Amino acid sequence: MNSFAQELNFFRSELIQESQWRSECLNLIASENTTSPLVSELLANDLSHRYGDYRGLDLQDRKYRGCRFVVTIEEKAHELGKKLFAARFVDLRPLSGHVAGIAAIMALTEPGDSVMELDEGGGHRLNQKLSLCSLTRLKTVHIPFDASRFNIDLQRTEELLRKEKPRVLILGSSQFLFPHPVRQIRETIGRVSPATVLVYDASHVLGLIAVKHFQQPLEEGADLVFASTHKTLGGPQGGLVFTNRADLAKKVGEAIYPAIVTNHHLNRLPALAVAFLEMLAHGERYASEVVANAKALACEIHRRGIPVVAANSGHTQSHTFLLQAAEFGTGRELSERLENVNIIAGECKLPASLGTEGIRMGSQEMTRYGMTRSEAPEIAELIVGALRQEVSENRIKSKIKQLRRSLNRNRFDFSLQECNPELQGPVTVP
Ligand code: DSN
Repeated sequence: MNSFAQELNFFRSELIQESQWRSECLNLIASENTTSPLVSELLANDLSHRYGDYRGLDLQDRKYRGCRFVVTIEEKAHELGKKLFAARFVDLRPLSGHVAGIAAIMALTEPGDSVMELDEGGGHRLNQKLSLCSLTRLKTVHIPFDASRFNIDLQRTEELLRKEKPRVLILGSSQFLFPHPVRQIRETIGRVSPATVLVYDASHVLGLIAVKHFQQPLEEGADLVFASTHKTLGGPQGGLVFTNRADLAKKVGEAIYPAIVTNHHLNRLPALAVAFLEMLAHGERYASEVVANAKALACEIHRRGIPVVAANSGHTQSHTFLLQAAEFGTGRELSERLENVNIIAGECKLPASLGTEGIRMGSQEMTRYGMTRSEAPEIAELIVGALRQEVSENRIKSKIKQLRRSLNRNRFDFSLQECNPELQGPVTVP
């Protein structure tokens, strides 16, 4: 075999092994998901070879020739996005939720301005990260957090808003257990800092918001929402922005293009549009099971002696729940222990009063693979057994493999439910 073929085989073999291994694991990473086979299939198309830049809000006004189908596809994707998120404007160009958020900050601030965002409580710390670049002259102010309720401390937030008058306040979290007080903060901004733009990072909960299984940020008073498209939404990896304000759509749109993104990776668009369609068709049932599974798993783990954050409030109203791990090891040690038995979950930092060391888990991917509440006790038993090291790793691993085999992906395999087989197949003409 020549060296090209050898190298090619290496990558093929790694990918096959990865997918085989994944099919034997329980993935509880709260920021991931798997797309439906239909959406995966639609990702590989000719648009990945093309450019389709546009400026402003007119999707027809493209810089490159040859965009006749790009335009119609993107127009339809916008139409579906606006319907799903009940918004007047959407922008699907950001390549990730992070990029979408950076665009919002760049569009809305001047050097020297303050941005308020969460730190403790799972903040993505967008402005803090952006400020690592010395060109950025913005001040970060942390939104006060009440660990006992695992939510924003409204009184201290009002005091800071009054004092700092930030240009932008970003709600939303990567440990998004409970809705944030959007209405109250909107009202406070109106009284004490009217020039502040209220932005909401919906990355984790976008799929839940889309089908009204979480709060409705625009309706409650957020000016602009940004998000990634591949967590609870279950779309391809990417980002988006939506708003009802034309001025913000235009301003943030100009920061996305041409400031940050020129080629917006067009092949994502049909796949994303079909993920929107899937949410419109089945999202409600999916989201309600995602939340029910998260609650059930959190509860079963807590009952078995591993504390789960917010026991007094039912642990969560989203896909995410958080284990307080300090008593058993560091978050890193424990997540390694879990991975050894084919349970994939991420370490996280918790507020000091909750012991700092945490494990974050999410139910959205396993729900997609067919998990129901009836599996929660068994899964909890295996997680707790692995964390406490009470049961041999081999025994737990083999039970996890068996459990994965028993899940019924067809429950949420949208392509099977919506399509005739003849509608499926490659979308590239040879
Ligand atoms: N914020 C990171 C996470 O929650 O994993 C990535 O989006």
